[in-house]
This record gives sequence, C-alpha cells and structure tokens, in this order.
Amino acid sequence: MGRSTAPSGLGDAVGLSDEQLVGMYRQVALARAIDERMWVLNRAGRVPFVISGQGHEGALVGIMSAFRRGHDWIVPFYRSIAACLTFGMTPRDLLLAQFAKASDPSSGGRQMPGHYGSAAHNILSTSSPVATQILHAAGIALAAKLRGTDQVAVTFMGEGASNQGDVHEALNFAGIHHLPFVFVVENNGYAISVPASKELAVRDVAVRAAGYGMPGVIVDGADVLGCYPPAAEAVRRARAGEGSTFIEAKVTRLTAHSSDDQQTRYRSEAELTAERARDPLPRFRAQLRDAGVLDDALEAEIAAENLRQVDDATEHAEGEPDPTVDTALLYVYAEDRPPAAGA
Ligand SMILES: Cc1ncc(C[n+]2csc(CCOP(=O)(O)OP(=O)(O)O)c2C)c(N)n1
Ligand SMILES: [Mg+2]
Repeated sequence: MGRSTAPSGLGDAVGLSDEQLVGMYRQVALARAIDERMWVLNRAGRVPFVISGQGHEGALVGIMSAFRRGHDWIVPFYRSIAACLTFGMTPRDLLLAQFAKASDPSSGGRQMPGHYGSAAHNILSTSSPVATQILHAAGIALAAKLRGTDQVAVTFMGEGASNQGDVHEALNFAGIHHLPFVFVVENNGYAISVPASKELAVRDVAVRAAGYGMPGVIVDGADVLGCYPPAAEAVRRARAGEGSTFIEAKVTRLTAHSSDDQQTRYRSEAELTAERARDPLPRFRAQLRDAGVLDDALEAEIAAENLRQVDDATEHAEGEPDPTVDTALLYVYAEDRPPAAGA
C-alpha cells in the first residue's frame, strides 16, 4: 500500500501521530543497523566484544518514547542501544564506546563495551555486576523526589538479573517511598545459556510487583506500539506522586548472548526459527505499511540515512585516538568527566 497524505489514525488510541510513529521506526531500524555493524566489526577483528540488543529494540523504543528526553534519567544495561539512542546518544557516541576511544562519552574508553552512558543526556553508565544499576536508579528517583524536580528514573535489566538481591532492596525502597521510578525487565527467556525455567519459579517476573505495592504490567516486547501506553501511564503515575511501576517486556534475543557465545550449543534450530518470528522490526514495518504510514520510498530513505549514519560513525570512531597511558587515572575522581556526547 502507498503512503497516504491523510492521517492514518494508527496511533490515535495511544496518542501518537504518524510523524512520531515514523520517528520511532527510524530509531528501531537505526538501533538494528548499529548493532549489525558492531557484529561485522567484531567478526572482522576490529572491535573485541559485542553484546547485542537485537530483538529488544522495539520494547525499548516503545517504552522510552514515553519519557522526557534530557529531563528524565535512564540507567541502561548492555542491551540498551535503542534506549540510549532514543534518549539522545548518537551512532558516533555508541561506536566510540565500542572502539573504546579517548573521546568515548560513556567512559573515555575505560568501560567494558556495551556499558553506555552520557552525562549530557542523563544516561548513567553502569557497573558490570548485573542488577547493581537498580540501586543507582532508585537513588536518582529519591533525589528527584526530594528536590521536587518532576524527573522520573527508569532502569532496565534482564529477567536473570532480576533475581539478584539488589532488586528486592531497591523495589522495596521504591514501593515504601512512592519513588518516581520505572523498572523494566526485558525478559528474553535466557540468562546466557540458562533458560527462564531454571532462573525463575514464576512465569511472569512482573507478578513480583505486588510484593512491593506497585503495579506490575506485562507487555509484548515485539509490539512497539503496545509498549508505549503502559510506559506513558508509568510516567504519569511517577510525575503525579503515585509511585513506581514494574514493566515486564517479553522480548526475544535474536543473537547469541555475546560475541563470545554460541547459542546453537544450547538452543535448537526450531526454537531459533520460532524466535525470529518475534522480531519487532519487520513487525513494526508491516504495521506501518499496512496503515499507509510507510511506503517503499520512505522505507528506502530511512534505510539509506541510517546506513549513512552508521558508516559515518564507524569511520569517525575508528579514526579517533585511543586513550593514552598518562590519562589512565582520569575520571577516577569527581573533578574529571568523560568527553561530552555528540561532540
Ligand atoms: C552479579 C553478576 N553475576 C553474573 C554475571 C555474568 N553475567 C553477565 S550477563 C549474565 C546473564 C544475565 O541474563 P539476563 O539478566 O536475563 O539478561 P540478558 O543477557 O538475557 O539480557 C550473567 C550471568 C554478572 N555480570 N554479574
Ligand atoms: Mg535474559
């Protein structure tokens, strides 16, 4: 179907215009293009390690579109490429982190790849032990509440990480103090090679929300539009002083856990094929095409522009200098900060 000039009405029920829907599609497709480039660079021996967000992008763009960029705070994890993009990091910023260059805004090349952050965009770079980021996020939410800034803090993690003790402590605290906090679990059914049935005694992680006195919402992470309303409601509740929300997005992990993993060792070909049907990108594309929001020409324009950005980011990042030995102690103390993003 061709693109119509009349509004499609597709996003009416959730309050999103066609222009916003196209913007969201751009973000999902750009996140995928960056991610695919990272794998190519890894297999070509040009970056040492990739941990991928493929399959998680739809949920992240759907959820993050409900937050106020540059005002709210996000505490991402290693699959959060799409969330960081939606919140203002650029392909150059993400590739600089991947190549661990001196001008990398996440950490000036100090962090493990995939630990994205940008002080300029209220994106906190986190530590490698999984789930520790929830304590930082709850602390940010507490600060926002005490200062009356109207900001909301959101953090993300996998269903495996959600079993850590830190999660209980942070959610209990957030529940008691009605913090402006949103907790997102991206449930992809695996913690590296361990299936969810061996990680969780329940099928849905979100049922645990009841124990913390907050709503627990389950969304299909392959449905980009379906992820937006629960996030918008969580943000509304947080700003209104009504407290925190727990969102579980059922997503699929389309790649191995990381570039150091081989998932065919523990997932059957039939399972991997079935999972590919839950890829949010073609599903969102088909939905927008059916509604007349997207057509061949616009789709091609977006693909070309995304590729141009990814090529530019790769070339730029690879050409930047590595951090020098004499700067090894930089950013250890508060007076030093990593370079600004988007520079
Ligand atoms: C405290 C801690 N234990 C173990 C690890 C090693 N580790 C890194 S990622 C990961 C799996 C996490 O699975 P999940 O939370 O479901 O996230 P996913 O990778 O599936 O998105 C593990 C065990 C770690 N980083 N930190
Ligand atoms: Mg998982």
